[in-house]
Amino acid sequence: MRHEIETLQHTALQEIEQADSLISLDAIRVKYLGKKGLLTDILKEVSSLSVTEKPLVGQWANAFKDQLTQHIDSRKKTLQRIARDAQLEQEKVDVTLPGSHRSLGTLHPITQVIQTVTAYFSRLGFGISEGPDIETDYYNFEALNIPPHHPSRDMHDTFYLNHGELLRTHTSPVQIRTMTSQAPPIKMIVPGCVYRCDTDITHSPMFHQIEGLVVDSHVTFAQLKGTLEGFLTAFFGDDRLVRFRPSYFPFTEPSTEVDVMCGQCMGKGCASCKQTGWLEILGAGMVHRHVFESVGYDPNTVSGFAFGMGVERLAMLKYGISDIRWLYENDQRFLGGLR
Ligand code: FA5
Repeated sequence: MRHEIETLQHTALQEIEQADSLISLDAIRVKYLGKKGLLTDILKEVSSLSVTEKPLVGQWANAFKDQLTQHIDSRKKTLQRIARDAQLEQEKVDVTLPGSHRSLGTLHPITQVIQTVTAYFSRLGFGISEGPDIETDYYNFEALNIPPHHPSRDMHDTFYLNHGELLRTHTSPVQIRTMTSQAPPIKMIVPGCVYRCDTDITHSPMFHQIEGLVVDSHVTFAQLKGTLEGFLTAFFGDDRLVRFRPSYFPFTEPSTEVDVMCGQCMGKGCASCKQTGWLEILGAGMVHRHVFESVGYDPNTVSGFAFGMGVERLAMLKYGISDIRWLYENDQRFLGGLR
């Protein structure tokens, strides 16, 4: 019996040592210690032995059982450690590697300019209004003192739609919409899209303007000039020269256009400023009395100034963009660099 137990012991310990997975180790446990296991059979036989043999064989068999259980437990721990190490090896992370970076993106330069301009004028107490992109001839032209066949209509290169409607060529119609719906005083700016059949490196068929309108009882040209100079200095900095040129708009009198020194050539003359050294950014003037009359205001008691600036031109000058079309290409290499 002793020999039988020792042989079994030897084989069992060898099998445990060679078990290479938790599954095969469990199979060995069942083989020896299970209900119908080889050692369980021996233990059952002990009861049928003589009184003298019983304690001795029982002792051997129990010692074997303890040894077998210990070896299985220890091998189990070893196999678990090997499995964990293999898993860790697979999931190994090199903490010294640079992290993967996901760019957050930026606001489009046109949006940035609109936000900067509206924030500036909001601080001066201007309200923000909007108007429709599809306009009628009346709001876009007639009420602004531009009757049919007026030569200044030619400058607008209008996209006409069906039923006498058109895509607004400037944000000035919102002046009329606001003045017909409320009494003075008015102090507002109007950012929005406008459309003209016009394209080259400084002109786009769809572009943005920001209109400004101030109406009260004693508004002066000096206030218009001071307001625009204050804004342009805040926007471009002191070192960028600005000039006011006399001009003509049917809805303002007197009228002016404002140019800012070209940022590409710093006034020397280049392709983007058409060799002039300047880029026109806005039109402005004192609201024409005919406009006040068309909205039902008394031109003898109210006065006002208005301006309309090109957002793309502001962006081009601020960021040194030589071709307006870059703003609509959606090229990340270009847009990502403008901050
Ligand atoms: C006007 O549109 C007037 N409504 C401005 C105004 C408002 C004058 C209130 C007086 C009182 P003008 O056509 O010049 O004016 O356009 C204003 C600005 O829009 C220009 O100075 C220029 O900066 C910009 N602009 C004009 N056409 C284009 C274009 N095709 N692409 C990009 N910017 C343009």
